[in-house]
Amino acid sequence: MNRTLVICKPDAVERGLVGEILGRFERKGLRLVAAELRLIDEQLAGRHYEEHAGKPFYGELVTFITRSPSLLLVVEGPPDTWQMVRTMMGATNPADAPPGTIRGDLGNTLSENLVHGSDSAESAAREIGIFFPALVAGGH
Ligand code: 3AN
Repeated sequence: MNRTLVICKPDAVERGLVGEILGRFERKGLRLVAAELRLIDEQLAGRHYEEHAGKPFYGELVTFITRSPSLLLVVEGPPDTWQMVRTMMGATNPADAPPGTIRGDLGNTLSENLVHGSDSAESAAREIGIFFPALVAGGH
């Protein structure tokens, strides 16, 4: 799997940072396969975050991700592009993300950490299927 799903979350759109974030992936040489500004509804959020259902922060997570539109992206690059994107994002908690990463440079809050990136090849395939089913069914 050389494609991965990236979500520029509501805080990134609200703060006007999607150009900065997308630009980093473009400058890295990753190719944009799909992009859509979309309000993630509760049903989609539930599918996307099913692994977190029942955790103490789940309610806050869904409230946040459904608050305003997100920029949904599929990017493509070398094998294990999901890993390259995760490295560029930095740790989940921006306090632990080093300078040079998206969260390290632009974020300061765990619950509003700007971006999501698939965390494995399997997650990338699953998540692209959730948000861009036509890509999976049609091949391109
Ligand atoms: P990542 O986004 O780095 O893959 P996950 O999948 O572990 O991190 O968590 C999904 C999202 O849930 C995170 N981006 C973060 O916004 C939120 N989150 C994770 N852990 C916590 C926590 N302990 N408290 C509040 N929010 C959290």
